[in-house]
Amino acid sequence: MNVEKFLNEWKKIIDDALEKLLPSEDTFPSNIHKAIRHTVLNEGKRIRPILTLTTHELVGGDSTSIIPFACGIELIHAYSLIHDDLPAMDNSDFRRGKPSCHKAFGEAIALLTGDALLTLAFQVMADPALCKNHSPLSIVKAIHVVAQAAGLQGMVGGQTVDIETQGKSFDLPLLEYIHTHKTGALILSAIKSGAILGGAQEDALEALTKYGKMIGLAFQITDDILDVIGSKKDLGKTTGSDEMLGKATYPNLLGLKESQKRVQELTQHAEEALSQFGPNAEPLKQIALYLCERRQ
Ligand code: GRG
Repeated sequence: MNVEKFLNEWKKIIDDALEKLLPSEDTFPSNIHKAIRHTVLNEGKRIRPILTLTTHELVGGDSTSIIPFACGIELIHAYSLIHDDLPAMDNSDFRRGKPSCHKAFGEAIALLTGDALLTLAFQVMADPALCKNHSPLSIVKAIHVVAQAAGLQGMVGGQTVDIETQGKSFDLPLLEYIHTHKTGALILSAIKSGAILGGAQEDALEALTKYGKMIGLAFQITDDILDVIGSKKDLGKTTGSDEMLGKATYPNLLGLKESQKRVQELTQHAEEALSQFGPNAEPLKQIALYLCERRQ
């Protein structure tokens, strides 16, 4: 299978859905609507919603009914990028090759844009229209999984520890906590929510959870590696190896080679976790490989 073609086709579907879902730029108050569209549209690999939709199909679901739900996860991701780029956090002037939200619209609007995206995400995921094709219980469970991953027990918790660790010494368990919470949790929830909405059985959910944990951690280690060896043009941001000094990253703790080895091991474990699905799991396996070999 051609994974790049597969991802591009899904990206187009998600981009179109996001375009329709977001209010137009001239909606009052227009500045925040411009900031929302500036942040969300066009760029971005859309890996999280693609994982939701691919997993949903793997367990026998029809992905068309959950495209808005999957877009909600992308909106949470977009909010996290806005807040992550703020001067009080990563202080990054560029994101996806464009000025970051606070650079283009100012810090106050950037904060509000993040807040609006996070709230809109849950508005979209809780759309009663989803009940036409899915049981209310599965919808509540899926939203619960995503909310947990976005909040204190996931992304916000991980980001807090990441910030508090800067410039201090850290060990592997702490680093793994940061990575699995800051980045891994939302990725895992994208997979789990797709499976839950697809009515996955307990053993399938368990296998997909293993897969999600492995690729979530591998994803952030790869991000750390790219900050050292990736081109700033490919990454579309200004932070690079100098800015990574003193940060809790795998290359800083284990070195580049060991970090790359860890990504390969995690990717292999992720593939193995899918054995019960046979050839149907090929798309998820290929996505795991693609993520481990990506340049941006
Ligand atoms: C609650 C005030 C407040 C802030 C929260 C949650 C948070 C700030 C930050 C989360 C940290 C974060 C941004 C983690 C994700 C890191 C990461 C690997 C981003 C890049 O994801 P990709 O590669 O990006 O999927 P694209 O551009 O393809 O979407």
